[in-house]
Amino acid sequence: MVLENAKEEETSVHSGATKRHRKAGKKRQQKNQRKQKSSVKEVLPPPLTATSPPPSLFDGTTRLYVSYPCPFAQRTWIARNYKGLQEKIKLVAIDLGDRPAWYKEKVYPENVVPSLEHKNEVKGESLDLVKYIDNHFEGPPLLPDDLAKQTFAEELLAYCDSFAKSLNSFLRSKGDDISDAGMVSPVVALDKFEESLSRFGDGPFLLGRDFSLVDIAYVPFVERLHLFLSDLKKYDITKGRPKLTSYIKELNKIEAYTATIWDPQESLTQIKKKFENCPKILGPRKKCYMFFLKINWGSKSAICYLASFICSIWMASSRNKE
Ligand SMILES: N[C@@H](CCC(=O)N[C@@H](CS)C(=O)NCC(=O)O)C(=O)O
Repeated sequence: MVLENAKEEETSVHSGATKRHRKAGKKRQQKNQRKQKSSVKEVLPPPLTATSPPPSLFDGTTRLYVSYPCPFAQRTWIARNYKGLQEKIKLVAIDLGDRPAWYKEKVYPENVVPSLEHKNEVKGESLDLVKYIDNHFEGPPLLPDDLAKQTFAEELLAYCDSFAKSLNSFLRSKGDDISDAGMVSPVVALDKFEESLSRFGDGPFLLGRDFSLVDIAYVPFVERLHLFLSDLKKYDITKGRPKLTSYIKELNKIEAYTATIWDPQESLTQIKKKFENCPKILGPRKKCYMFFLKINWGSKSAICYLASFICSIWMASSRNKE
């Protein structure tokens, strides 16, 4: 592809093509190079643990500190990839379960990911970082020029916290109906999302034709709602939501995003562990066990007494049959 472009450029120079032609060719070439750069699969660094030494901090290297399973960190990671900054912003993965002490002491006192080390400063908060990366680095802009789209972007960004919380509220809720899931029901959040996808008629994304920072804000949570609801509740979020269906299809064509998808099985294992005591995601056997653990000793011994009484009757009746 790059070769083809070089040839194209050479011919146009020889045929005395205008300056504008050459400029367009160069732009195309840069675009292709960016595409190529991002299509080479990045080898992800292993997560740093409590025993790992820190990188040589504040040496001028720009570093993005993430945890691979974290949806907030995923936002910044997608932005970095989409802008083709794989070589400019170094990814540093942290194992949150076995966190190195130097991360809090020397990098980011809030002790959460993501954070960005840039020009001898460390900044945090995923949405601020996505905007920061967009404003301070090269690469395709993450917001369109259109004012109406920018206004809608602000509206959507203001709602994305509630959208993200719908995931937690579902996992923590007791009822069986996911439309009745605590603070923000995922059904309501997803219906609102489907409606938002219809705002502009020019494309599959939230702001129309182009993938933007608003998509980046939502995508990690759409991905998790899709996975968790389907596995834990057998609820397909795409059913009856045609816009969301094609949205997910289009997203899966964006390598800057697909490269950040964490192993679904790992994600499920982690979430089940995190919400282990929530009735919604426990199997019937585990539910009984949790119930037994919670009740007082009097009730426990009454249940044991009853169980042994039933056992002895059952054994006696099977002995009689013999
Ligand atoms: N509001 C923050 C939230 C970041 C956050 O909660 N990150 C989690 C990982 S997904 C974290 O680092 N938690 C620290 C901990 O578990 O102690 C953002 O948007 O960046």
